[in-house]
Amino acid sequence: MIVVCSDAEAQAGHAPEQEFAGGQLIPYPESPARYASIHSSLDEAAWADLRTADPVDDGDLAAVHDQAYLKFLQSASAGLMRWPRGGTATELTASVFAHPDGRRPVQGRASVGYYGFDTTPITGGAWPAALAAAAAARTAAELVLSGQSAVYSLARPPGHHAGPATFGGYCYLNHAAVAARRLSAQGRVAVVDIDYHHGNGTQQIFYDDDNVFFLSLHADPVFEYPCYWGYADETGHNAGAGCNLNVPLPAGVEAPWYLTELRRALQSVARFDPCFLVVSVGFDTYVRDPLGTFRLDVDGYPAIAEALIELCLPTVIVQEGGYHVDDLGLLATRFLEPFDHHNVGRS
Ligand code: OKP
Ligand code: ZN
Repeated sequence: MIVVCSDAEAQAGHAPEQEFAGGQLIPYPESPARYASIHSSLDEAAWADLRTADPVDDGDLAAVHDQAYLKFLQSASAGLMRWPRGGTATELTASVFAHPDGRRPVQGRASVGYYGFDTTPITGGAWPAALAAAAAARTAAELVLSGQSAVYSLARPPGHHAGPATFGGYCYLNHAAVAARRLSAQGRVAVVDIDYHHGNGTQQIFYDDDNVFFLSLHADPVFEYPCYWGYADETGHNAGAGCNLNVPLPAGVEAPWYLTELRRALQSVARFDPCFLVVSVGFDTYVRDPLGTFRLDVDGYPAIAEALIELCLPTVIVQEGGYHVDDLGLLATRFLEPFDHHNVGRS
């Protein structure tokens, strides 16, 4: 199985120091070590064929994100890049946010709290890292279009919280959406998001789209991030009505329950009759994950993979979250192996 790796240096250049969580500053969970853990495990797997990504085009990004947003992200990140250790400003973090009651800016300090929906910082390396991640997903989509049955995009930061014109939840560019948009030129696409958190950005990008079905299984937003999206009554809009399916789950869910819910939801995906599958995979559903509350064990991941493989679709797998750094390599290996063995879809 081909593994497309985002540029190692670019991803390592994005390394925020801390996150404000639960009223405290904690070490930033979304770190370059996540990439290293998965990379070193796959590097040792005989079946994994590690490749570098081709660059992404402006057009691929513009097909998913607003132009003004892309310009903001690039220039905010470049501004920090120019002064890597001048003074204290190595990260740009909003402390005031746009509110439905307030004005619609957008310039200067106002723009960071307008485009951002939480305190995710912009660093000098954020734009190059996000660009490299988008490039990996785009390359994976291209490989699937040229006949590969399943290709994995290894990258960070994650992307599924990034909307057409919003960043947040460690995400800046939505790489799963870049892959899905590219594939959708050739046929209907299903995006299945199995990260612990709801993929609000991906949902928003395809909410009106009848060519892309979005399914997300995640912790109920009543108690979990991102709080303002991910409820079961969000089912799509206009032409996209009926093409969005959210499955919010309670804290403490274990593998059997999770798999039952997944298999049920995948029946709706099958009824949509897609030509391609994009999987947004997060390993923060793992029992030892420091952010999540679910209790999936290591063996849960090959079981999830088997359920996805049953769709028999050419598949792009995009890396999202997962924060138990030491176990990430193992989890990714166990999840990806079945895709290699089955050699699903066309080939
Ligand atoms: C990204 B992904 C509040 C803490 C918010 C953000 C979690 C982002 C998860 N300050 N934590 O879906 O794994
Ligand atoms: Zn997550």
